[in-house]
Amino acid sequence: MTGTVVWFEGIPFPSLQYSPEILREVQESFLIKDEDVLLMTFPKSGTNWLIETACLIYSKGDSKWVQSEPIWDRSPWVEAKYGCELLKEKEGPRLISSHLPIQLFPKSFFKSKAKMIYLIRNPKDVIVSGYFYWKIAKFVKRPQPLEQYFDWFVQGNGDATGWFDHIWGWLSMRDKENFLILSYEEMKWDTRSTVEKICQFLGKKLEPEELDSVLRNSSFQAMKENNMSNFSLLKGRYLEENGELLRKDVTGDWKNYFTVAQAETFDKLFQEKMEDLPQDLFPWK
Ligand code: PPS
Repeated sequence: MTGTVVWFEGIPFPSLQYSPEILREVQESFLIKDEDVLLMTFPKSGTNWLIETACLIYSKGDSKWVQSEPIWDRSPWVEAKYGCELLKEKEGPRLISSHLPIQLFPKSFFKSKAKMIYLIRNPKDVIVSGYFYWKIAKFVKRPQPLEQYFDWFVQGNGDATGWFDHIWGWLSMRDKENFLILSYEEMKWDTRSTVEKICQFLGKKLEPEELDSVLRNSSFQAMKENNMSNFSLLKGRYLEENGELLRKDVTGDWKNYFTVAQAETFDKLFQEKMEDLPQDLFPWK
C-alpha cells in the first residue's frame, strides 16, 4: 500500500479513502438534517473518545452498541467514500464524524439546526499523537523522524497541513447556539463535567448510574480493550500489527519529545497565528 494523497482545494487527503469527486459531492450536495449530531475535530484531537462518549450517551450508558458495531459505522466519516455511502442509508438522528475544514464541509449544514461539537487539543500534543499514528498507518507518507513531521505541521506543507486554518475556520461558529467547543484537556481533567456539558447540549437527560456507565465504558482502558473502538480491526490492511490508536492517556506528552527550540518555535507561531482569538478557548496554555 502506498502513502499517496489526493489534493482537493489545496488540502491533501489519503487517496485510499478519499476522492475529489466524493469530496465535491459531500461539499455541494450531502444533506445534513436538523436532527443530526456532528462530531468535528482536527485529526488526533480525541475524535474517537468523543464518538464513543456520544454513542454511550445515546444508548444511556448501555455498552451493547459500542461493543457490537465498529466505531466508524456508528458515527461514519462524511468525507470518506465508505462513510458517506453509509450515512445516506441511515435513518433517524445520525452521529456524523468529520475532520473537514469549514470551507469543505457540506453547505447544507450552515442552513440547518444540526448540532456540532468541535473538539480541540493542544496542537503540540496533536503533533506527537499524529507522528506516532502516522508511523503505524499504512496509508500515509511516513514522517522520519519527528522533526520532519514537526516541520510539515508548522510550515503548512507535506501531509500534515492546516491545524491553524481548521481552528480559525470552525471557531468562527463559536457564538452559534448549535455549536459546542470542547477540548481534549478539559475532557481529561474533568471528564464527568464535560460529559454533563455534552448531555446538556444534546438535550439528553441521564440518570446518575447511566452517566457512571458512560464514563466507565468510554474510559481509555475500556476503549483500549474494546475491539470495536480500538482500531484493531484495521490491523493488516490499514495499520501495522503493533499499531495502537489508544497510545497514551495523557496531556502534555509533547514535553517528552519536543526540543526546547521546537517548543519555542511553536509557541511563537501559535502566538502570531492565534493572538486575535480569545485565549480562554485554549485551556492548555
Ligand atoms: S484520529 O485517528 O484522528 O481519529 O485520532 P483521534 O481519535 O482524534 O485521536 C487519538 C488520540 O486520542 C486518544 N484517546 C483517548 N484519550 C483518553 N481517553 C480515551 N478514552 C481516548 N480515546 C482516544 C488516543 O490515545 C490518541 O492520543 P495519543 O496522545 O496518541 O495517545
